[in-house]
Amino acid sequence: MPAYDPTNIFARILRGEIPNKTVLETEHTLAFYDIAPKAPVHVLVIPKGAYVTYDDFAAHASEAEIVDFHRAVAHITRELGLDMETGQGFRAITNAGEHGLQEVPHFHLHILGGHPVGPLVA
Ligand code: DGP
Repeated sequence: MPAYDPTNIFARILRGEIPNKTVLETEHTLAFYDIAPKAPVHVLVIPKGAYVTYDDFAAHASEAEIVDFHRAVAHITRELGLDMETGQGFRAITNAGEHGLQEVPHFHLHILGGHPVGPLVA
């Protein structure tokens, strides 16, 4: 696992050095709108802790951080009308490392919705 780079853009957002359009903030999690949306709704969900990728987060975060993160995802999809009770669904993806084409080396989950997404390609 590469060392966490505290100068990455999401670390700077977490430190309040760069503004963001916040969707939800909890004790361990921040969610905000993507600056270059790929769908009518495009939200990024990030842990406040310093984790590079999803597997880093899954392996090393505390249970409280992991539960908080996933509850935040459920809250956001419900609030934005994407969940399966009130909406028409969404795609959640995370890019990791070079093969995953990850640009920002702070773990983040993309939530994409508001229209039918295309087929998943690799
Ligand atoms: P990824 O390729 O999975 O690392 O996606 C990084 C995403 O982060 C990409 O969709 C664009 C978004 N992004 C990059 N810089 C900023 C920023 O300064 N603010 C916000 N809100 N999003 C950003």
